[in-house]
Amino acid sequence: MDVRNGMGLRPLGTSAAEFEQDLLSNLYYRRGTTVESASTQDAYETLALTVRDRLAERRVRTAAAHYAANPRWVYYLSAEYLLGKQLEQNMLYSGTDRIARVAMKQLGLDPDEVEGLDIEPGLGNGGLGRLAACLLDAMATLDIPAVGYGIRYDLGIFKQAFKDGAQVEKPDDWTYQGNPWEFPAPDDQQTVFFYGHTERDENGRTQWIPGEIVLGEPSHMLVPGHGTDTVNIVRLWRARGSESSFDLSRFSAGQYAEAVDEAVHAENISKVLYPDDSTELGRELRLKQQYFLVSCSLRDIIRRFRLRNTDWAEFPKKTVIQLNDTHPTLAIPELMRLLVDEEGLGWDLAWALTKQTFAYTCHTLLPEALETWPVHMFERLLPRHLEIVYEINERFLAEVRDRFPGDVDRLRRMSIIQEEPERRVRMANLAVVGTQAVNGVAELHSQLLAETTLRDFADLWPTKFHNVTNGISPRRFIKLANPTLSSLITEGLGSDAWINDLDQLTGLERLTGDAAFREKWRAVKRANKVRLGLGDPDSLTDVMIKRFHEYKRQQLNLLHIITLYQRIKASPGRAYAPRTVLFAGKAAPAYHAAKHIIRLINAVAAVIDADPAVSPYLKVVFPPNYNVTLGSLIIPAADLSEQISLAGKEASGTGNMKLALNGALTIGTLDGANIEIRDRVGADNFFLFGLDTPAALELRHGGAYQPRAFYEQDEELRSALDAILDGKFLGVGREVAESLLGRDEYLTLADYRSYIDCQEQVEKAWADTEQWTTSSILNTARSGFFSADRTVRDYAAGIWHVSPVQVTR
Ligand code: GFP
Repeated sequence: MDVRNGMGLRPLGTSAAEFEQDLLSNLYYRRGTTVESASTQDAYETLALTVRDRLAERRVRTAAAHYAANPRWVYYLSAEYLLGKQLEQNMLYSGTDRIARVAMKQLGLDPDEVEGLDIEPGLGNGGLGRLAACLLDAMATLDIPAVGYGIRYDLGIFKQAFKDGAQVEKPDDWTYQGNPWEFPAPDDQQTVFFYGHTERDENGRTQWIPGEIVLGEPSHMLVPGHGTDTVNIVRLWRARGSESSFDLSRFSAGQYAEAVDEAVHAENISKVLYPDDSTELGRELRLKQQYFLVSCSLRDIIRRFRLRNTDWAEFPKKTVIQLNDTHPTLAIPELMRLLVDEEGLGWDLAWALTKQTFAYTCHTLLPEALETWPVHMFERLLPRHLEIVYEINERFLAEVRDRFPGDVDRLRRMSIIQEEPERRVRMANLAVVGTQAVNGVAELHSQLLAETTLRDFADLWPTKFHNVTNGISPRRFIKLANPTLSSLITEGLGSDAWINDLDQLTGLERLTGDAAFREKWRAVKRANKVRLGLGDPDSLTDVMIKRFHEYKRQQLNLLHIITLYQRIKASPGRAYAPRTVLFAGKAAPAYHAAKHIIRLINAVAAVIDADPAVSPYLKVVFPPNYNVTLGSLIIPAADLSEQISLAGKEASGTGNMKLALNGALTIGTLDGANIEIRDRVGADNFFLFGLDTPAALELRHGGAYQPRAFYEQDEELRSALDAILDGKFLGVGREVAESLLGRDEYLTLADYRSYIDCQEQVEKAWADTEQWTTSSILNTARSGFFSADRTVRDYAAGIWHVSPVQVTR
């Protein structure tokens, strides 16, 4: 049996009867139980294994094809992955969704109940983590050899609940019942060093003598492509104490806590996503996580390289490592360390190889979001890396000095080390210096990066800067999330080829003239609202789903709600178009301003609910614990998509794409990918308001911005803010109003009037049902560009220079 060629595998059946047979054998032999005594959890795990086996078989063939081709690989390094539930995705991708359900019924199981036990791994925070998952999906679908690397956090992003309207955080023990989707590989374990000091050996090579050693144990999950046999993997690392970290003598002496102290300390590294960084220890833990991810992953990448290659000069030809934001930037000095200290390469060659290997994606424009680490902490934790960073910096600054002689200010700005007020390592500068390509995630973002945030670097290396507009997985965000709309589209287009070729959706444009099709389109949207079960399905469903952040401006939406409320109270006799405003999203646990906004939204919702004069027309709902699963229920039900960040602040947005693809019309500013969405769906099918980036910059930086002036001049705005200040909403939210009247960092009050007027346009447009439906169809029809497949093709052609490898039977 030649396993290497993927031969000798028993082909797994494609009929319901064969699936049923496999379910039974998995129940007996792998779950170790019987039909009579099986619990629903047993049934779920068995189902997952049976589905997984179909993909594992493809995985074996994929590995064989990749092994034979020895291609250039994409290694995607990301601190976050928001993968979403695995079961329904894997059933779809393995073509078992139908037969699995038949087989379960045959065995007397309720498929919905069994499938309901699948758990979403919450290994991410927001757009960045979901983007990583969408790109993995698209890479597999496009047959690009790729591995995603990340951390297997024991606890995912916290579970959000509300207590008296305020956010409370609960731990998310996502693997409490096990996780049938992962393959642990303890034999691929890596050793990670921390602390200690450096020494020179007799050959002049530097050695790092560590002060702490931790083990990284990997497990991988399968990342299947859709409509292809390729199955890639995402490999996640979990920290473990070494064998010697358990102190048997202490244990024997009854010192149980002390006996496991060291092991617990090690395991804390992969305990939680983004540990609280309000203490020095918490900050150090975050830096430790970053190095842990990087160290384990690079060793694994090198191990894989060595399976097929011997010559280091080949390394960048076979390897491209994409850094998803700055969190994995330590990979740059780490690769230098491995090449110079461990492999004995000269600095110049090692640096050339390193630079050619890496590429960096930036996801922000907020200067405060660009990570920096105190030099003293960096030095204590990673003494050798600091030496390497200094050396990189010295050589880099010499280059800058040559190009811009005498420009001391520029040197200060570009240095990887910030000197004032405290010495810190600037990770974004390191990421730009150590990579061959840097990209932003939407056109405006990439332009602003080169003109503002990273301007000095773009002056120095203009060709290094690229744009790759984000995209979303059409499989996850329409096919799986919105099965009824998907069926209607397939019916309208005559085939389902659009799922892997989203530009085909333009074929829907001609159907806008078909009244029966429009009717069906509306019926789907209505049914999706009924499925969601929040609010009146005939009301305008106005949706804002994203992380809570002041720049995203949930508070602006809230001011509109209060204004509507006050208008209805003031003129109760008028006919108002019923509207359901839906918020979902989490605030970072230590971000108090965002938490005040959450609390105020819940208070306003309660006051409106309790007011019979208003509640027939206006309802505010805020389901807790936004995640991929909840998003997938909300997105198909949305009529209106709120994308109302201050222009120049949102790098891209991807929720905006998901909502447009599902036929929601956007109300938005000229920010991030909104601009590209509007360009494509057409200005008539998009509600635009607010300051543009230059106007916002001028207002902010001119120093002349006075939010109070807007408050004084605008009666409705004043009355909305006064109502908050007067405690009309259960006495909460004064902090929100005070912050808006004080600094109003994100120019909410300046955009208020334009937003309110625009919402009136929305109401008028909503009254014309047929025209609204046409716009909705056009939003879907023209969103093909936002497929993550296009994004991955852009990366592959412009940055990675990789080609697909076909997996054959
Ligand atoms: C971040 C940015 C977004 C961008 C995503 C993916 O997401 O504008 O779309 O990364 O590139 F802010 P959040 O963490 O804000 O969700």
